[in-house]
Amino acid sequence: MKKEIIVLGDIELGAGTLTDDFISDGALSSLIVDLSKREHPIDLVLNGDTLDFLKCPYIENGKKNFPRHITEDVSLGKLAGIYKAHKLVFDALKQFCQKKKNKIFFIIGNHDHDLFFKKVQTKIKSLLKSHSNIYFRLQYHYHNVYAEHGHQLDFLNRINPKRPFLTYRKQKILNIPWISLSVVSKFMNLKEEHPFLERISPYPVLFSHHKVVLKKLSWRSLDYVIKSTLYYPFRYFYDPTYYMMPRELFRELYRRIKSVHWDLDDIVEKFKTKRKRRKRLQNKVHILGHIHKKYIEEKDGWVVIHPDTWRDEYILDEETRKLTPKKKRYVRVEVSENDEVNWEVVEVQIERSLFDFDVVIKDERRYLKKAAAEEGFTGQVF
Ligand SMILES: [Mn+2]
Repeated sequence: MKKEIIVLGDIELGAGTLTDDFISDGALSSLIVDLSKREHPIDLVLNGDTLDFLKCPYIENGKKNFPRHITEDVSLGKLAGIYKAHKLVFDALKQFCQKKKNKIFFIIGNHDHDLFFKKVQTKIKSLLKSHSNIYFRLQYHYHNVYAEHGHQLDFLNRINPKRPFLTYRKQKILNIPWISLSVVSKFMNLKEEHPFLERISPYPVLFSHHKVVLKKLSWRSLDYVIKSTLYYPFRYFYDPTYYMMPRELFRELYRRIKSVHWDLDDIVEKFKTKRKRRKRLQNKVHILGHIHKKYIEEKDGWVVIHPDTWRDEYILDEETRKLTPKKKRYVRVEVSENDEVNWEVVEVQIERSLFDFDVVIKDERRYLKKAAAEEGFTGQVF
């Protein structure tokens, strides 16, 4: 074998707080340690949202907050918290990249735009004790294997890659999408109030059993959309993070709030039409993330794969009202000496029990702890 390519996405490592949904440190680090023992070269592609900077609080003078103005120092502070909570994963990555034949690609997603900051990149390289085989970029491409996070195909979450920063009060800050700004400034306390609920899908089933949260979410969104249109751009005239919302965005948000449509766009369809337009569907294997769903479509010699998230997530069964933990998967691609490509989706075995939805909603924190204990995660700080 010439090379092995391992792709997994939406890991979303946080700082062990109520807004950190990653607990599979044991399973992930043993996978990476196992990879680091192999003889052939390996490209480990972390396909976006690897680090959940977006939902990670920033601690300033002992006070926790979610700043809209994300400077390099804010991102570095968040990174320190993430490292502390998930040191096991960082240690495994460190072991993996000590061999120069191996490479780590941090594909940038909408939760980790902070990776655009040079100092954040340097810090990660020094935490992993390697400076030559760690890469930060929006896409991965090797022969006919292609990976990207997918938020660039999602109308609400896309960014302008040519303009990753803004200037505010003479400081360089991250130019994150409007929806991310609203998440950090309006919805993090709702997430803290209901830290387990956001791990449950499908949303229509969840909301049909939990109308209170739906009401809170809808009102808060509507209130924010209205203020963002009529008030904030004037109140904070000189603040570039409170720009006037483009009319199409307003229309889209209004439509989604009204129809309770909080799922992400179907990016596979967009991906296919975009690719066709550019006549570039000659890549054989395409891997996307962003949407936390398992999806495989194979046709005419090409395949599009969503391996799903590594966050702790559950499927709610409408009949039994049981919560089943989602399986963790990665894509494994073998590139042979004559550049032939073979792929498979590998499921990782983790022993978990089913939870009762009605019991979980009575004490969400308790079940966050129970889930973490089942996976042997000890980094929780609440
Ligand atoms: Mn994403």
